[in-house]
Amino acid sequence: MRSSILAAALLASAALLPLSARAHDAAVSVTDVWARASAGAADTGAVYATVTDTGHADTLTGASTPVAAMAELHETINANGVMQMRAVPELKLEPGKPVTFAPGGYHIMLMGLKHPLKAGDSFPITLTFEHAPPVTVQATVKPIGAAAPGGMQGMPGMNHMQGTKP
Ligand SMILES: [Cu+2]
Repeated sequence: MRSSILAAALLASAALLPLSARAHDAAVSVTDVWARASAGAADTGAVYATVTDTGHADTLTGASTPVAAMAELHETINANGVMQMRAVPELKLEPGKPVTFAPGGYHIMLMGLKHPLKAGDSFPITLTFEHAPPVTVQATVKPIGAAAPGGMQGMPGMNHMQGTKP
């Protein structure tokens, strides 16, 4: 009798193992990915997205895209009324808590664009994480004046980089 209980316990623990398999521990979904059209000869751009950790706690560590020499995580901050951007080396992700990259906040800064980003185009961008495998998604290019879904303000800090042409 004792041994059958032990056997049952062993079976139960064995059955639990697949549930904690590594495959589901680290996973991140990246949705609503878009970029602003670049202006004139500007060789910078910004990509916005919603990043949701669907597994265990993870960290967004970087991004890359074939359309730019470099992609960096940036944050727009209001420093005494002046909108400024600063690089964010990494971004902690909490399970089930979507992080929104949107004008006026977090964005993926593209530097050294290899060609202008035109409204209607799309291009791949890859996000990398500490634990989850890299996620490659297509970013859709929207017109320069495009605001975040929900009508958030534009990104004053970037206007000087995008010029004033229509
Ligand atoms: Cu930036």
